Amino acid sequence: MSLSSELCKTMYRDMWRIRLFEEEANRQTSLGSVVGALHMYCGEEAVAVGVCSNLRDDDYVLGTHRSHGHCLAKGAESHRMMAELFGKATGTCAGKGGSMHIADFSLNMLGANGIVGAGIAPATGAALASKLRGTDQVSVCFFGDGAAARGTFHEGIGLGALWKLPVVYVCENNQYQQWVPRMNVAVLDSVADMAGSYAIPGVSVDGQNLVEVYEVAGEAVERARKGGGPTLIEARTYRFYGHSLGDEEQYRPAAEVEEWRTNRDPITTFQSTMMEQGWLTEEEDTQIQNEVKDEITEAVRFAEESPFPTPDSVTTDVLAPVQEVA
Ligand SMILES: Cc1ncc(C[n+]2csc(CCOP(=O)(O)OP(=O)(O)O)c2C)c(N)n1
Ligand SMILES: [Mg+2]
Repeated sequence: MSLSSELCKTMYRDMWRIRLFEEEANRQTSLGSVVGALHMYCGEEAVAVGVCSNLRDDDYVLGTHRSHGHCLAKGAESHRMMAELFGKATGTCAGKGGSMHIADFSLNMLGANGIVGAGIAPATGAALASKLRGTDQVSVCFFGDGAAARGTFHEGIGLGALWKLPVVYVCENNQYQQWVPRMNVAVLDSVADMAGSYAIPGVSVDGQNLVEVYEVAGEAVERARKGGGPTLIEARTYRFYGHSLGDEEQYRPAAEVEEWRTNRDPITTFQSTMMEQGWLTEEEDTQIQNEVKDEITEAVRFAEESPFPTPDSVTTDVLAPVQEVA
């Protein structure tokens, strides 16, 4: 394995940042502090972190309705994200995006999206813009297995492949589409197999294995950056919570959930790997987890103390400024 222990520690910390941020956001939703619905990413952390750790600051990311992890992994500050969930003016979208439309344009994280599959076309468009401008920026689009059944998937990948655009399509196959098991509605078991229709590489990875995701994504990002065109990655993963808060989860067996939580947790799996390799001591582990806990406590304090947007700002930050055409 070619990873440095420093990078591994950073990625390990980032997975904890996502886990603890979300568990706290979940709690805050129950308390009534978070405005709107909340879709938990817990269990899927290795996908966002493994992919985004290969990206530069100026690369683009588009997400899903389940995108806290994508935003944090792209470098967003947890206190501004928590403020966004609280609908506060100090949030990454000035309090007007919330959980499902969270974005941070300063990091080229172009947004979560409440419409399933709606990030695929803009990610392809951002890649086209990079190509036309002659930059070597790469776009990454995260989407669910449900989104892979939508027209936008085929339209986006079709154009990305035809024009050899610098884009990496990352399907987070968590095996459920809201309350529907994927195999009730899908013909192919692997989403990666659909890449053949567009003559691009398709790779299926264990989404619970951070190192595997990091390495496969690294090859795909490099291919895109060097002009080799798109890759479709399927990361096989699982969400540890229901589809959104209040989901009674009558469609998946409790034993299955328990099995993934106990034996397929990407954080504890990577923790064991690091300890076996001698990259992480118990003291360092405790320190990392305590620092992340403090970070999230501070994020909540910041969100609570921040002001709501004022009524006179209702039309700002919503639409792009109108530009006069000569
Ligand atoms: C176009 C569209 N159809 C339906 C919905 C309702 N909906 C929200 S999330 C979801 C399931 C999406 O499944 P998947 O893409 O696998 O993502 P996951 O929730 O598993 O991360 C559905 C059907 C929607 N938001 N947009
Ligand atoms: Mg799914």
